[in-house]
Amino acid sequence: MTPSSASPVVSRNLHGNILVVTIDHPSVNALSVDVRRALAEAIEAAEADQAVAAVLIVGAGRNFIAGADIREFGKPPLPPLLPSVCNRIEACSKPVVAAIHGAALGGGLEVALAAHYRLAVRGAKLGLPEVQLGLLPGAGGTQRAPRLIGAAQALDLMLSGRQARAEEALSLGLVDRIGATDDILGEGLAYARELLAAKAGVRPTRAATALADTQTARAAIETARKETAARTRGLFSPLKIVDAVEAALTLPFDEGLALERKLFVECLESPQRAGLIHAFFAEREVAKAPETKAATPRPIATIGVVGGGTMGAGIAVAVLDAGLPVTMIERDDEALARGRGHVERVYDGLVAKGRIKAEAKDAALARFTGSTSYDALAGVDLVIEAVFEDMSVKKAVFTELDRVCKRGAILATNTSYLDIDEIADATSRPSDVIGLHFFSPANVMKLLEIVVPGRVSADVVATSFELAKQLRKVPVRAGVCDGFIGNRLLAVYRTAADYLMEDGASPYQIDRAMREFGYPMGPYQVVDLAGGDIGWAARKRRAPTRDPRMRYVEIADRLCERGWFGQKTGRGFYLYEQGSRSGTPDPEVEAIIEAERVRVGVSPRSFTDEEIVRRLMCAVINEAANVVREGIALRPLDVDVALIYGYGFPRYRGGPMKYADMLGLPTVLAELTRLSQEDAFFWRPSPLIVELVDRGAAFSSLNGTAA
Ligand code: T1G
Ligand code: NAD
Repeated sequence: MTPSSASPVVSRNLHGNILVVTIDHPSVNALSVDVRRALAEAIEAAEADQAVAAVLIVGAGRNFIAGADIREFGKPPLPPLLPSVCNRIEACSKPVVAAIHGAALGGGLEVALAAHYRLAVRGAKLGLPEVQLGLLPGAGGTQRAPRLIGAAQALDLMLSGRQARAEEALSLGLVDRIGATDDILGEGLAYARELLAAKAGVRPTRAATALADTQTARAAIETARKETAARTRGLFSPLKIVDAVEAALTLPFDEGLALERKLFVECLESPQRAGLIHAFFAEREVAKAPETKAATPRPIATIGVVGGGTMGAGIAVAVLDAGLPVTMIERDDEALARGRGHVERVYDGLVAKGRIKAEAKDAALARFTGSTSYDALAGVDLVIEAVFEDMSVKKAVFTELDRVCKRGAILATNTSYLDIDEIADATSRPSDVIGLHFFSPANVMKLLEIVVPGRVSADVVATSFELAKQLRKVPVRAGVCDGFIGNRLLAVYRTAADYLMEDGASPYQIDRAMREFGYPMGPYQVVDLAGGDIGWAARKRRAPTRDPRMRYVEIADRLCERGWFGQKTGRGFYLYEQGSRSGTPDPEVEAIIEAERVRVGVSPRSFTDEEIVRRLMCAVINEAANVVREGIALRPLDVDVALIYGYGFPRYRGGPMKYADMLGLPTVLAELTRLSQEDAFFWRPSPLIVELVDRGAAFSSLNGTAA
């Protein structure tokens, strides 16, 4: 091996007559401007060097190339741009082989597609996930992939953003060969030598013929266009992807490439790109809480769950899905059987849908133990309590856990609203008590609020973040207050919606406006799904301490008084035909609303959808600013991630704080000031927003390096 020359991020070494170009840009070999420049130079060097007969491109570390450097988006693009680097690779007069291990995603796969031959080793992940960033493959992927694997397969990869493993990539034709070992350099060199020995020569992908059957390709494109138009509620880039792939069928390669570039730039300029890229980095930053840097997690190998109801059973499934044993405690055998039954039903459903095999279900249930005796928890490393949302019940449970659990065990509560410091008081070990707030269904919802009470030790917090990783949850650190981050903002969101409803908007218009804004459901559909009784109990609990200056709308109480709790009772704000989960507007509810308006003396007025969205978003943004100011959330990005992963906030808007920055805080403050003339108490602007506007700063200025 003869080192020929090197840049800090790309090295070139001659192995016999094969020039090995290694990309070494930790931690994922992103295609930053330095990497692009050095890659282009490496091809020029290979061309000029008589000793070089072929080029082998490999990645150092755990990945081949994870794509363009996402941090460069939104900044002025620096040459060479990736499309021209890929064209240069493809135009090389000597065979270029890409040897793929780990991730070959986005621009990374496009580099491999520009090469003449591709080898992958087991465990490799190939994909074009640009749609998840509000983009499309912008370095030839929309033109080369369809020519190589066909329109349908290429569209599937680009519109889903999913990753194909090495075996599937081979069957798709994305790669030519799977290496026998995971020695990526060895496998790559052997393949390149074999190609040279076979005088294989260059093989530009632009000449591949998987689009030859134009009829099939056209049909695939039309199908994708219809399905995409129906499915992608509000998303900008998916239909651009279809347009670009259509160009691969209808235009010569270079014209198709030019159209791809035009469409790519349109996506780049869309606010959705900014929102989705913010979400990409934010969901990685939230896992870096101060305690995770300061303390070492305790080992968690066994877990107990107290309460086998809606949440306890879901949490048990999440633990079993992570491969850990779980011991469920219930009050009595009947309740325990109900809890176990709930867990079994989840797995039966997965088997029935073919998502898991029956053996996997049996293996999971083999790790499930149930008991009505707390002594069964004596040896577990962590307990998650999910019993009734009642302080005295919870305190009794924690007193029992304090008696039976070993020293060093972590005692966690799944309470939605209650004061965790007060719960910790019921034990002799408050430093081991923490809040782990899951969301229903707990085995599905990704968000886990890690609620940090005053006396918990740092290693307990660090352990909770580690557990989130084991359970494949997105952790958000939250301080103790009524509703922590998510439910506190949900309460304000609901209150603002109730004010609109009493002032003249119908709950059905409000729901439609929020669905148009990008939420999967409007606030009243969510109430009916979760159960109106839960909110009713919370309102009753808060009533004694409600600030008298706070306007209170009683419409929802009127429905609950009638037992109309939503889907679980067949009617709530909507009517639900037998067992249906989609409701229809209920004229009786509108009559109750009208009666309440008369009772409180409100003369109703109409609201536009745009004004409904503006008010609800201003309410959430304003309270979120208070949550950050009080330190309940570490940074604005923590609020964004919590609402995206736990409350259906449209990801492409980046979360409420990112959305506020895109609106401009002066605009938000002006709207709050205008609304505060209507209700000075509810709409009083957060001092944080006033302060940021004063100094011309945005919420992102509080996100640290992850702005
Ligand atoms: N650019 C910049 N930074 C990146 C990055 C990227 N493409 N990918 C990851 N990082 C950072 C990440 O923020 C984290 O930083 C660290 O690397 C480790 O990541 C022209 C337009 C590759 C599967 O969408 O899916 O190419 O927190 O924690 O779990 O057509 O990262 O340590 O400071 O996620 O092992 C398309 C994105 C780009 C792939 C590894 N590519 N990355 O997962 O580590 S657009 C993607 C991933 C594009 C072209 C277009 C994953 C991974 P920090 P990590 P991981
Ligand atoms: P649930 O009523 O469905 O289940 C509670 C279970 O706790 C019941 O099965 C009951 O038998 C059991 N239980 C009560 N006292 C017990 C005791 N002393 N020992 C053992 N088991 C006992 O309630 P849920 O909806 O699962 O809520 C549980 C907790 O999770 C509450 O604190 C709630 O606020 C919180 N939470 C609920 C949701 C949700 O959407 N339902 C979401 C997040 C958090």
